[in-house]
Amino acid sequence: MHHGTTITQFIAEEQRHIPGATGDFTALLNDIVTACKMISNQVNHGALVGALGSADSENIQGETQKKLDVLSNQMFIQCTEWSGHVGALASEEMDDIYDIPAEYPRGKYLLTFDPLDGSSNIDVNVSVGTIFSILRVAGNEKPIANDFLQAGTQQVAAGYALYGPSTMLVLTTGQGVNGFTLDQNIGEFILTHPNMTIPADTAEFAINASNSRFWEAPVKRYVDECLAGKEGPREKDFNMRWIASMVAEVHRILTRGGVFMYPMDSKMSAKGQGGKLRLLYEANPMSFIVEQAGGGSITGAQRIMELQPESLHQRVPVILGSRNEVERIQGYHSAD
Ligand code: AHM
Ligand code: MG
Repeated sequence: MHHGTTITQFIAEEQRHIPGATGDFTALLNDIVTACKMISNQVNHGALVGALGSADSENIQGETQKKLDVLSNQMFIQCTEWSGHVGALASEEMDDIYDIPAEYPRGKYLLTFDPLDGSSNIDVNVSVGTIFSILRVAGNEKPIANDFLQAGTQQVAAGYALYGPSTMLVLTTGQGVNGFTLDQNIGEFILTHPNMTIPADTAEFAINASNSRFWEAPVKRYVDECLAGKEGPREKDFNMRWIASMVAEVHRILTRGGVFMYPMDSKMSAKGQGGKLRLLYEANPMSFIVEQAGGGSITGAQRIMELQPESLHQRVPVILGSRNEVERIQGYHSAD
């Protein structure tokens, strides 16, 4: 039986058309795919392998790490450090960049990742995911943290793995967005969602409403208008979702449209925090995917991918999804 296109075949065929492609990028993506399969396996087995619960540690943002956060981070490193394709790694779970050990050659790509996003969902058996972004090494042969501070527009590729009812991997190399489903029997991701696009209009939004009293005015206005439904200025009823797992949220939007918001709020600004989500390994890769699928992604007034990053773990507000809604929200910000 012909089983459809595997992700390996898909990437190789896509890269074949790129002048000067050496196969390094294809090999790196394959290693990332392996890491995602390993993480998927751990997530699937959950309590059976003692993978749930907290590790006795905190990450740089002072958040308690889950055992699976730590384990997934190790798997990502293990799968990618040896190949000679990566110059350095940066992750949500590591304070500083990870330099490639001396026994391995350094490569021409930088890899940033959030190995297990949405980890508050692990113990309750709700979808989590992995997010990654690939940049080029620019300048330093031995990369330093500053080399990672590239605008999202510089990304070579970005993707996420979603560990849900089925495990999926969604990928962009700047030529549209494609989705693959893991066939557990053969251990391969198969192309199941070619050319994913986000409908420009929607009647669904996602936001953590428990923060509503802290939201900035334009977001409050937008949500109020959605809640007013048919009787309000939007003249239609809206539906709401909040999974607290950005990967699952973005995946829903890629599938049926919608808007996802983790906006700036007064609680964060009081703490001197620029937002909730991290620019380099959450906001930028998701923005690249969403824009490649025809959607929009902004901080409020600005396009996220044009931000000049200032630090490795920088946080930004995120508003992304169906183009017309995102443009409307951006308009509310400039009117503000
Ligand atoms: P994490 O990287 O520590 O898992 O945090 C990121 C997650 C996102 O996936 C999700 O959108 C958000 O945090 C949920 O936040 P909240 O718990 O405030 O609703
Ligand atoms: Mg995260």
